[in-house]
Amino acid sequence: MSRILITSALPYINGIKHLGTLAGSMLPADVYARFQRSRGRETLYICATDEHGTPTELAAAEKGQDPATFCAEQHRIQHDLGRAFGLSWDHFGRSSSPQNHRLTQRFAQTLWEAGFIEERVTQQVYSNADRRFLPDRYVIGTCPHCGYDAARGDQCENCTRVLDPADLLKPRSAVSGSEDIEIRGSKHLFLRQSLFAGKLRTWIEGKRAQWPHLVTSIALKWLDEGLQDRGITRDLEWGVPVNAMDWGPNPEGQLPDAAGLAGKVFYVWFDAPIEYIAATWEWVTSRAKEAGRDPDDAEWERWWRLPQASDVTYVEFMGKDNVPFHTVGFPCTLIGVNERLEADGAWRPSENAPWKLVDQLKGFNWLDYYGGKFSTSQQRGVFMDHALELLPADYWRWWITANTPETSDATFTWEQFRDQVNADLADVLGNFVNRILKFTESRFDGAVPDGGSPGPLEEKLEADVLAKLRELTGHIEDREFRKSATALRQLWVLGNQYLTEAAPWTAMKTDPVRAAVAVRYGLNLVALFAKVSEPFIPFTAEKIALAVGEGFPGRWPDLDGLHLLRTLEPGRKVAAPEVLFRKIEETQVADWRERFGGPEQGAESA
Ligand code: B3M
Ligand code: ZN
Repeated sequence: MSRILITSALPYINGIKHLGTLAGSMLPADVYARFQRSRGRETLYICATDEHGTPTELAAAEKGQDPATFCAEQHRIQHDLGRAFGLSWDHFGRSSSPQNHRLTQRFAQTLWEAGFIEERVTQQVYSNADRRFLPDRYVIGTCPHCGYDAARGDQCENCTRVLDPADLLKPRSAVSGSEDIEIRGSKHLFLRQSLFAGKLRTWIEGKRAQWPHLVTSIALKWLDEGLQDRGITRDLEWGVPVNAMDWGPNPEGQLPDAAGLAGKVFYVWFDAPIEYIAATWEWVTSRAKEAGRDPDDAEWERWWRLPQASDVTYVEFMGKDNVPFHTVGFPCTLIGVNERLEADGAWRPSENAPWKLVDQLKGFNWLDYYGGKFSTSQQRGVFMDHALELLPADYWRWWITANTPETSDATFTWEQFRDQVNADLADVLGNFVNRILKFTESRFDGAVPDGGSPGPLEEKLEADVLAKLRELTGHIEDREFRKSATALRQLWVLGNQYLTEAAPWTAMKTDPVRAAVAVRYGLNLVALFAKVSEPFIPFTAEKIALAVGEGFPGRWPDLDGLHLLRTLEPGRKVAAPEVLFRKIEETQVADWRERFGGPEQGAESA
């Protein structure tokens, strides 16, 4: 049985995330991780805050903090919010960790010595008004490809093409808006990505059948446009220092210009994906510390290096804007450290154990808010902290998963949120669990009833439930989250339909044995629902499991169908839980629309 390694795109440190970030990486990764664990697979779900770069420096300065203090505080906040949402990370690390410093520097050194890094003097945008270099997204201007007039220096949001600040037409500072900017020469390291185009194309073509079309099309479009070499260092203070002092010669015998590179840091997109590996190392370090022993590199390398990791299936989750960096940028790093480019131009495998590349890459479209963007500055949309002030995590988890932006963008509206939560969670699941348990309490002394034999209704139920369960399992295994939520809802509906048809409350008067059978099957459905709902709504699933005396979290049911609805032994004590879901009222919707913005503003900013 394979081990499952899961990473979700690393949330950037500069503020609390909105529902779109949850929808497009962290939550589906969590659903998948919980599912895989309950299937009994050894699973590791890794995430971290992405902490380097200009936005951090600016956000920290705005708060009057140094970047290190700012990041430590924001990391704690994001960690606590993620946990409150039930995100079951095995480790939530930090890209500023000593482990990531070590690995990033080591990877860069290896790439240099393997011949894949080149030094170049680049022309950098310097803002006289802000008295700093303005890398990447802090230079804005007109996209040379599509003409969008607010394109950022790292990527055009409109046509998704990756840019260099110097490509922009009519550039200006995003910090001050000043056009008093000039170009200054500065020495930098470039990863020679253009050399990898052929290898990457073969690799991505080979994934067509497994990766969503969205992902391969973005990746191939990038290659079709011609892969550019990429600057991997920046003129910033906050980041992983380049520190090229002790690097050896490249295959052509050249040493890096350590003095010229002094004081620079690696580009945030170079070190951030490496943090997936470094965070695994952090996880091993902290577990060793807790156990009072020394960390062992073999423990994290077994997830990331071949051959030990050959039984690992590595699955990445991310929004579509992150796809290029994961299908091209990070793979170049990993392929590069696995190889060596000889002076004669030949590639040879390196002597080191190779690093593992991604196996399954799930990319998402956007979740937006009333057809417009979530916006911190305009206070539009729901962010993770506010969401939990309004309602428990499971309401959000359910709606988001059921509306995962998979085949197209999706939009959040309070009206649709209310309708769906009220219908699925309150009317279907909550009502079912409550109905059967209350009845068991009042008519069967709160114990699983004995006696009677299943009839045609139960046989049909078992067959229907098994078919739906297989469907649900297949969809989660395929990382089809919308379809999974639909199948789960249909499973809950089967429970309600069964109870309505079997009607134990009526049977009780004429045929108590028949009523006992129906109640026993109903309670077994409750136990089953707790198990299969856990990946989606873990907090409620736990309450449901406890109500019927089950352990939590349970094992995903076997798909052979035997004993699917015969797991609770007669006589077992059960008890109705507190109300599982309260319906969302129209007055609440009106309040929230007012507070967070509604359709009118959505239309304006869309
Ligand atoms: N931090 C997501 C973003 O801010 C980015 C993901 C990094 S994954 C290595 O767009
Ligand atoms: Zn563009």
